[in-house]
Amino acid sequence: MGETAYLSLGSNLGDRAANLRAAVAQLALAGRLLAVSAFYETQPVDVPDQPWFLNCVVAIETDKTPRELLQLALQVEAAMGRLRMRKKGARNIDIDVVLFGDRVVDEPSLKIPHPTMHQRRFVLEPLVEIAPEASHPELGKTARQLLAELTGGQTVRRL
Ligand code: PH2
Ligand code: MG
Ligand code: MG
Repeated sequence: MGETAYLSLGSNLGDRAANLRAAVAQLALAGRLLAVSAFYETQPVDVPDQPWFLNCVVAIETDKTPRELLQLALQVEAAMGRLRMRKKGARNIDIDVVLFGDRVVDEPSLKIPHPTMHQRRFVLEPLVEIAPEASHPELGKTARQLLAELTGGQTVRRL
């Protein structure tokens, strides 16, 4: 039996909901799809002058390694035609591995938990919806606790 990984998906170009659905369908190949959150309309963070995002979080039980799962995520992004984007700018699809069981991975091209997931309402709201007790292995807190500690800022609306 595999480990449970949580992935954050985002889209702010094109048919955003269709993009999220297409990515979820392809990611299901990584293992057993356990849950998909609702879609959330979210204010852009870090680079504010871009369209609002749709975000969701997916839980997958997988036998893959974190690196293999990252490879699949990058393949799905490429297959969906993601290219030429400025850093943190608009994109038709972005797939980030935010948690992978209780593993900590710190490599140049792969950091798990995702380094800023605990500060991002667009990650924590959908994560808490599907897995409130998912735990952050470095901070020693659940998703629910991390969301409760967030202060102000980003607007996130569940659709
Ligand atoms: N992704 C970013 C930067 N900013 N803002 C929102 N609301 N949603 C995102 O998915 C997002 C972002 C970099 O990957
Ligand atoms: Mg991202
Ligand atoms: Mg990314």
